[in-house]
Amino acid sequence: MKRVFSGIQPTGEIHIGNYVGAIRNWVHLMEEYDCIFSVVDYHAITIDYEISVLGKRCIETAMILIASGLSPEKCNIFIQSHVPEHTELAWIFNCVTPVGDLERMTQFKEKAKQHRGNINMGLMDYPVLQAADILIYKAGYVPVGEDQIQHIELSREVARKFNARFGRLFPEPEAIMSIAPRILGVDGVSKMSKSMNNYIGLLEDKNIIWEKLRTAVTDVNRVRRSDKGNPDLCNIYTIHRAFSSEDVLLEIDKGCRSAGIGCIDCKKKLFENMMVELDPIRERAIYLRENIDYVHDGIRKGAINCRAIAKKTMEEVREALGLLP
Ligand code: AQP
Repeated sequence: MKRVFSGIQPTGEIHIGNYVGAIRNWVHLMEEYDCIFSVVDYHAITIDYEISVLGKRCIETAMILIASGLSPEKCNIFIQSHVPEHTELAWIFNCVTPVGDLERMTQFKEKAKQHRGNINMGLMDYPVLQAADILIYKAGYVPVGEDQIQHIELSREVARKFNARFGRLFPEPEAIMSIAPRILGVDGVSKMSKSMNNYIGLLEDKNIIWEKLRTAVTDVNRVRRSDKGNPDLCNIYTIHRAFSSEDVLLEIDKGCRSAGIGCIDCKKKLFENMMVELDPIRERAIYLRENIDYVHDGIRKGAINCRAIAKKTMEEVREALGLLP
């Protein structure tokens, strides 16, 4: 069975970008592949964070993955730092990765601007640790949002460089993207992001979600209700694509282009359709918060299984490198 790996950072509230860009795909893939999903806390510490909150966020993130439909019985879910072999392999990958490749990474450049006071080595090395996360399990597929494509390309490059120098040990992993691989924030400008105040949280209060949608930026050229709009330039329509049926999409496309429907009606329809999908997730989250031992047991089992695979890969890696057993 082919193996899938992906990760999510415990850096804040999980939002609908994370959900439609990645998590929803993970739930589908779980049925067909040997899937491993990680809450990547070692990635999260590359930016400033609250020490007393990190652990709680890891559990909350794992809980949301399970509430979204991942089952600890059908796949492995674990906390990255519980499998320390990831960082061991990252060190070895550091030794085959040109610094120039890392300096060119878009995410590094953006994060360096965002966190000027803390441009640490880990921030630049993030994609190397990500390559180790994936390759320690020899995963062939990595379901991610569009923002991660450049990093997956680097993982392929790292695998190629390692294999060329030490013998073929790793596959070149392929990215898998969802139907909505890039959701913009409610500002309609930048990527919906946990660390920017532009997100719609998966578990946010319904009234807050509606308020965020109601005021969200649409096609900026459509100023008045009577103006014709262009769904291709509207982030609300992109989110519709993730939550609405083909019929609704057609109706909205036509209505928007002819000014037959206004932005508020379009948003109301989206809110309705989003809630059809999100309500059961929110209910499961309430249940899981009251039964949090299930989450703890799930990530404990996940770490045990993943550590066994990771240890075996590291034995092969050490031998390939000529390190003393
Ligand atoms: N806006 C988005 N649209 C589609 N997919 C997205 N992803 C993130 N934002 C969007 C995908 O979600 C997965 C997990 O993301 P992450 O937490 O590991 O990475 P991130 O890109 O750092 O997420 P944020 O929300 O932007 O967090 P901060 O603010 O901490 O930097 C990934 O597959 C990602 O592609």
